[in-house]
Amino acid sequence: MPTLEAQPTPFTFPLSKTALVIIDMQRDFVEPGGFGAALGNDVKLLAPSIPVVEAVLAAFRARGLTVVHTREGHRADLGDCPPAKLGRGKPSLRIGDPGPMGRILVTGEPGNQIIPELAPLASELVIDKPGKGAFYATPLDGLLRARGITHLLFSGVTTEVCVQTTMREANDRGYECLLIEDATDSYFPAFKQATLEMIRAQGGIVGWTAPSAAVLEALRHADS
Ligand code: C5J
Repeated sequence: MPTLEAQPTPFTFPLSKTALVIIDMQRDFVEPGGFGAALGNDVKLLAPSIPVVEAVLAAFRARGLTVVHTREGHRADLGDCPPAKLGRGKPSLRIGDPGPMGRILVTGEPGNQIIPELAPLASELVIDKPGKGAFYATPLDGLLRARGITHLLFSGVTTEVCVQTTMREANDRGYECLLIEDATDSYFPAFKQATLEMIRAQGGIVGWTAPSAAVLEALRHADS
């Protein structure tokens, strides 16, 4: 079983029971004109993680391992978007409003699509989720358990919102969780740093963190 150098301790993961989870690498967060930009954020801050996720995704694909992509989005009638979420903040465009990439944060619109660099393969799981956490109101837990998945490596955006929420949900459901440090970004770099620290504090209260180099090295080792 591969083991990688991680914090707070080395992380061992059975390959066939491990999934890469890529959270919300969709145009609505990463590109100008989407939900993230409408909230006043600088989307360029999310760019560094894109090639890192690409590299880890390629390594998982090369070994035929389980990959899960998530997308945050709502039904066209917004029936799954609570008023509390719809009314929050003072965005220039609200959820459901028409924007340059179609309706903001609505499933199936151009802005809801995963960015081309990370486009899912037909064999990979794609989870559409109305909340920040990928386990809330989705079939994710059942799909992972049906595949015998026990270990999750997390990546995607944004670190302290959908990534952290999903990792905490997974932790409470008994999955062993690791966040790949450079495969995630936030509009607030200080929040990213704080998230990494709070995950691995107290002996790994939510899980582990490790750089992508350690993940890739452990996968290479597993081949030999
Ligand atoms: C946000 C996300 N930030 N994917 N969503 O609203 O983190």
